Amino acid sequence: MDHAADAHRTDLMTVTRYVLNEQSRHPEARGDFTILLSHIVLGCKFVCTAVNKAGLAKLIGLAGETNVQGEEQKKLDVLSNEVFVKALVSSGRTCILVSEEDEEATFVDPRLRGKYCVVFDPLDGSSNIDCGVSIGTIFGVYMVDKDLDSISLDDVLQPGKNMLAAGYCMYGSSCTLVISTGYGVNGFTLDPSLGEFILTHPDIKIPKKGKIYSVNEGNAKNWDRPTAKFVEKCKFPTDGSSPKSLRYIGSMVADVHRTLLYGGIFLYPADKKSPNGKLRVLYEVFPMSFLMEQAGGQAFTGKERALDLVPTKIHQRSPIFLGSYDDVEEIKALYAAEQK
Ligand code: FDP
Repeated sequence: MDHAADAHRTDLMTVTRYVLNEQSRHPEARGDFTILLSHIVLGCKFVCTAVNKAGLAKLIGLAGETNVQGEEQKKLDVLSNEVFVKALVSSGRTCILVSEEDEEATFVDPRLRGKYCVVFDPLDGSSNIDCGVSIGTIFGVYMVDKDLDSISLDDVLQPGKNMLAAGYCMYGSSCTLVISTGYGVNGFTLDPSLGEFILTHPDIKIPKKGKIYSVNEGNAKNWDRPTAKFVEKCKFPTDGSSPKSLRYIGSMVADVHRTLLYGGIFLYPADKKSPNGKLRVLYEVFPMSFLMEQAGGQAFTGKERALDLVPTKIHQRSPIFLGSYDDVEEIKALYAAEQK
């Protein structure tokens, strides 16, 4: 009998246990982050269940349909937002929330305030819902270190390098939660029979160089020169290496998840029509860049290290190139050459 394997199967590292272990790095910690995370995890489990049922929408009336009782059902992205906002507020550990779904930031009632600001996209890649393709929730966490009565929007308009933690949950063939609290990246898979996220991908490290590029090539006619040159080199390498494969799901969480595990580069560049690209700084670019750096990769905006960017608006966009260290190094060199 393989006792080592048996021990592995019976000694389950849940995400809560993992974060509690991490807490020991901070002797002054009182478990506030663990409580916050357990509320985020609850939101992820709820959305996972709702997403799994979405295919039955026509039958039982979900996501914008009318159900058999004749009740109008909420669209999944609206529902997911409500679930996360309520879970985060009720944690008693948050003071400012920025959601992709809400035009304005939410300032939590002073009686329920805690020291964390959470920026999130409750259901990213929502144009993929109706065809059952993987979608996800993305989140980033900042901490305020001041009197909670004097908080302002500036407390979330901070560079990504000030984030305390970031992560995403992917609702795909399995439900996978990938998080970093600044000490590497770990992936947990939801065991539906236990209702717990179990550590399945410890200490994720992105390969130094990858064989895949991921971009919406339909925008190619509007790209700037460095992006066009980079993609040309992916297809027609001049150094004797093999061409890279193109993979593009069009759902950021899924494309970034594959990039993290297999290596390569994900890009949503600026183009003539969208000079700031498409993806949002606070709850798409920053959390994913934080994870990439923690996994040994890089993230670049075309001008600077993505995590150095200082946002001035909560829904600001930025071009982004992220992934394997060497691949991002190449695009950085092309932008540097363009400057000369
Ligand atoms: P979606 O529009 O489906 O919500 O920012 C949202 C996002 O998806 C990302 O998840 C995805 O990477 C990107 O947009 C896809 O954009 P394109 O359709 O322009 O390629």
